[in-house]
Amino acid sequence: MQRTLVLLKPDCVQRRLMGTIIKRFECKGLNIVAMKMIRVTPELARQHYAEHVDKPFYPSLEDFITSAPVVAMAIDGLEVISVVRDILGATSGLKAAAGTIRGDYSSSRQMNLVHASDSEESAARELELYFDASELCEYEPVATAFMRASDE
Ligand code: FUP
Repeated sequence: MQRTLVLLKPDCVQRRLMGTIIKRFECKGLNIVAMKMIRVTPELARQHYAEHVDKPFYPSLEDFITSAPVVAMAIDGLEVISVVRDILGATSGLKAAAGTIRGDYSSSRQMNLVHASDSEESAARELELYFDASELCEYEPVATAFMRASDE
């Protein structure tokens, strides 16, 4: 079992796509164990995008991610880090395959609706940036028995 950090970005909130996108994670059988709306500060943006801070596109990226609220979620599931990245699709909406969230709803590299951690190390770092341990609400979904076999 893994946990990943997912952010519904400002374009997702402003375009009224939050429910549509949360539904995709629920329909997949993933388990949302924390969720909150926050405004990303420039300081948090610099921490989140630490690997990109010195790149030419960073100022524009910071302006965007701080421009409206985001919804942060912690999501649990088997192999959830790669499963969620596959549900999102390639970084640019112009390259993302049809059927993925970005492929279906984004035509932009920057305004690509959703962020998700790309490795176990990133997930651990990013979950700590957005959530205190007290905000994580683990529970056993009653539907698990009908989602996968007991040995999966
Ligand atoms: P991803 O892992 O898919 O979120 O993508 P990256 O870590 O490569 O990029 C982080 C964010 O920077 C992406 F949401 C898109 C944005 N970005 C730009 O705005 N311009 C670029 O040239 C590259 C990335």
